Amino acid sequence: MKAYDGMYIGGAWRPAAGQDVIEVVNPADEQVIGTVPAGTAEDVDAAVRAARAALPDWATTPPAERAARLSALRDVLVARADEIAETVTAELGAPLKLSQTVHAAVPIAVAGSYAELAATYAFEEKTGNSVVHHEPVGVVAAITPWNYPLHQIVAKVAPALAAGCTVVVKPAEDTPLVARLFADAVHEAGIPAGVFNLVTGLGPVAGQALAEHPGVDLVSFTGSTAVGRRIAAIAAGQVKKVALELGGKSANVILPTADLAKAVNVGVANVMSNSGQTCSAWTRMLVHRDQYDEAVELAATAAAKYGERIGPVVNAKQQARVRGYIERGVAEGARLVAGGPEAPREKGYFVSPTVFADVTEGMTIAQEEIFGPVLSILRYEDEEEALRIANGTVYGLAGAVWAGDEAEAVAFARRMETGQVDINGGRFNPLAPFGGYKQSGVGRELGVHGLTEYLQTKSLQF
Ligand code: TXE
Repeated sequence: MKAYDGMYIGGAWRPAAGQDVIEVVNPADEQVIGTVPAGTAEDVDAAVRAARAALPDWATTPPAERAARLSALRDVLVARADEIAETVTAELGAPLKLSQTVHAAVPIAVAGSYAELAATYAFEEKTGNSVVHHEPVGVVAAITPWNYPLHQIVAKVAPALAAGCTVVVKPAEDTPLVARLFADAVHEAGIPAGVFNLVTGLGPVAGQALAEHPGVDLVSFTGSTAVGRRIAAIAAGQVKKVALELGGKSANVILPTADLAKAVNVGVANVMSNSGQTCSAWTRMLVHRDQYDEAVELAATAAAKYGERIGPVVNAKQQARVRGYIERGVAEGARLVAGGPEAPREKGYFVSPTVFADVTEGMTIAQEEIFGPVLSILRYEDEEEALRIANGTVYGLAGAVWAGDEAEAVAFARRMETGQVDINGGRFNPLAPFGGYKQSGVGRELGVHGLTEYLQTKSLQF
């Protein structure tokens, strides 16, 4: 247990304005592993001022130099990868291997991709008799969740810095330690004072103060739809730019020509990974009625194998919420074929890997984001019905299609109302834009599309 001090503001750790602290708990054993200061509006104001003061110089720093700083940041993250993985395991409860291969490795890849994009992007272009300048939006507020705690920060900070923006980050209260580690990495990489600032604190206090601050030009938020709506309303009042990455209820569509066993096994792994706390998780599996029973059996067997391997969910509230959804599924008539609402261990916020069969479209578990290790398997009669079900939620973040040949899967994917579709499995690509259709959000992260979120355009006519 360690009492961490200060906020990273203007290039140094400075004492917090108030005395309140937030306890950080290891969700695997419920031990308090540390405390961080609970930031106030005063801390937020100091951070925004530091970001504003640093903006003119950073915005006019040649892109090649910004690229060099991002490249140095990537190198520091590589050097500290073990520390990152251990920290995420301690505060999120993720198994160490997942922390190494995803929680540490993905942000390193993303930081590297923006070092390259900053060096190669055409910040000036010609069209007819005009020259178009792509200029930084200004001071960015990044409000991030706990589910991929470092990735969510890097997916906002790296493109913002590449664009020439300066940033204030307010990380999730459950996972502030890896955010502090990141602040140290930024410092070590020689990124100038005030370009990156960190304020830890509670959402409704520090997060809200940051979103409301008139010195912020763009709010980039990832989290719940409810808070996203609130932030969009604040931004609308000030005509501030906003990027939102919200919930999902993605469909994994298994067409009759697919390799069923592979599609089911990969589908189950996708939902159980990170204990289901992934906004893009394929939480609805859609199977043709002729293959339904076989798919259910395969999924139940696959889920049972995850029993000992997945970590806990992030906190007691989230555990209660997920268990509540499982009870609701049973009450609404879905059939449990693996797992269930009972907590599998006495200590730690664990939830059993759970699979529901006989789920129908109107059920709560088929419509709402559960954010836990819970898979719903739905039956379809024909492709048209599969498409209707796939598109039949308020969300549209990700999804998957499996078919005997890629062209068939792609034809189906074109008709899906969603921002990203994996074809017969797919592999993570840090350059591919990620973001939502419908209520899953506004804007895109990653790659060149993620960079342009942080740019505004000026045209000079000649
Ligand atoms: O999210 P919150 P929570 C979904 C998921 C999960 C649910 C609740 O379904 O079960 O949201 O999770 C900050 N003004 N996702 O309660 O509250 C908060 O401090 C400004 C999906 O943890 O939205 C944190 O930094 N900021 C998801 C961030 O918002 C506020 C990831 C997210 O927390 C604020 C996480 C306010 N009034 C949860 N209130 C995804 N899309 O990946 C809170 N915050």
